[in-house]
Amino acid sequence: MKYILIIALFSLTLFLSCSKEVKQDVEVYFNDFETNDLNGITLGRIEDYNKSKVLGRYNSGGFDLQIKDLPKHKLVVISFDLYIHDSWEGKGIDNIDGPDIWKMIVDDNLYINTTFSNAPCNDSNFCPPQSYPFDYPNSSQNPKWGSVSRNLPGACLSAGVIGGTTLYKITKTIEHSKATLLLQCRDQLIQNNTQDNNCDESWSVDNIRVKVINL
Ligand SMILES: [Ca+2]
Ligand SMILES: [Ca+2]
Repeated sequence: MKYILIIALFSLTLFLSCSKEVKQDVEVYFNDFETNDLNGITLGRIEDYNKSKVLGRYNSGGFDLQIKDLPKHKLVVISFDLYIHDSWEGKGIDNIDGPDIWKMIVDDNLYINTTFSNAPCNDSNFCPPQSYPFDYPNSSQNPKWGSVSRNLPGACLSAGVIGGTTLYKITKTIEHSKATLLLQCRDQLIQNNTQDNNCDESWSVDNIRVKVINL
């Protein structure tokens, strides 16, 4: 009987500690943009891409997302799908078409400052490397490195001609305890030999999720 009591007490303690941990991990924001919800977003625009609504597309711009009234927390986990559309050239060649820089900033702190290359590399003379998953100016990664899908249709250029679209899953866990959070995503794309920059290369995001964790 004594042992049964000890086991029961142990199980109860385990259950309570587990349920407490679950409560400490709270999703405070999710947006798949299917209802055109731009609450809290400035510079927002929504487009259809590949049978889904996405935030974007952007070229030489980006968006701000402000989330207020966060519960008490020590960490935030920010995750989203990042679509790199069409003809990005990573580090670039001769400063005509790069570097093609993409940034993620949280509360004025730079957490990602990288380049992406969408080059198909079927011509060995045109295979500019990218920085991702590292920060620029590191430029030693192959195009599309670290992506989860690399054969999606282009957003503007004819499918399969130059690059198509590459999908990256971005996840960042950062120390954060303020009651408000400002997420900013920006690019500095360079393309000096086109009339239509937004068609030549652009980006969009989908399924933005923000969780707070109180340790
Ligand atoms: Ca969507
Ligand atoms: Ca470019």
